[in-house]
Amino acid sequence: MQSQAKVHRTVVVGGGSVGLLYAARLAVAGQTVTVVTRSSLQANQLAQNGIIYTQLDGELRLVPIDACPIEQGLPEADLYLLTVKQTDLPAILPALRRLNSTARIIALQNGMGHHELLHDVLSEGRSFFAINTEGARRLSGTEVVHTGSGVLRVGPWENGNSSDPVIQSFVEWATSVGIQAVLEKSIKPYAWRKLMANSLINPLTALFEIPNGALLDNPHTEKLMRELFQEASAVAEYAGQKLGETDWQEIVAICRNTSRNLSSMLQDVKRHRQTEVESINGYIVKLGKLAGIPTPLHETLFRVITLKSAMGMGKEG
Ligand code: KPL
Repeated sequence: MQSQAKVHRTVVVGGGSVGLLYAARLAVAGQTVTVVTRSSLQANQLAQNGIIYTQLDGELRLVPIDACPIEQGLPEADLYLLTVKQTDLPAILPALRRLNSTARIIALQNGMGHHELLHDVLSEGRSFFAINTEGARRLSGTEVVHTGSGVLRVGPWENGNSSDPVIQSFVEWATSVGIQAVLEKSIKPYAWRKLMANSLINPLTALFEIPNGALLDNPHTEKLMRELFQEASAVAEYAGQKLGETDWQEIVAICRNTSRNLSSMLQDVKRHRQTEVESINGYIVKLGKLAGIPTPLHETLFRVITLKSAMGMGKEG
């Protein structure tokens, strides 16, 4: 059944690779989009120059876009796509609290913790979640390249209301303009699988400073990944997610399909920025402790990456 509501105006919060990719794709398809950034400099550059967007087919497009810095608050909209990192989410919670009660939020963070934060500040049925597997690379504050096709899975965290009219019409509209979007009854299982992939690939690539595919070139790193998978699977099972050989194979496939990519954690380490290790490996360790499940490898990686990132932070990127 087609829903009646239309998404009139979308705000993309965050000017990273995923934020710029979706802002450009939505604007190209005719949506009214505003990008909200952390820095005024990036907002000014976007408002003046638009987004320089390289499509998957290699075509370069100049996409005019509205932009403003977060210090001005969030502009009014029907739908907000939150693409900021987990670590930047707490800073925007006060602005989310002030949003109109009809507005809907779709959160696209890596790792875990965001669903609890959002459920704390937004009333029931207003926050939705997404797992994105589209590849994007940000070349600068105004330039993004669509590097690989994927899917945007959208839905409530756990078997909630997946027939919300704003969310439903966004997914229908996105699909109609060629964005592979799927409405799911529950995002939690997808978030767990993404967490597993990120908890293996990200810290190891950040530690050894290698691209994703190099993890499979060496039998020792592959063995370490297996052991990390086993540790995290026991914690996932405690959280109600039974993972098996197919899920392991999917992680191997992600490594292969993104073999030349630098993981987001490695990019953060190289740019001397705070990583998301706390909401990825840190989350597995925390939940493991609660459940009485030992996670020594995840704990070691969590500590080593936290240290490595702290030693680099503040240096010139
Ligand atoms: O999501 C990713 C990330 O880098 O954060 C993976 C899947 C590891 C791709 O690089």
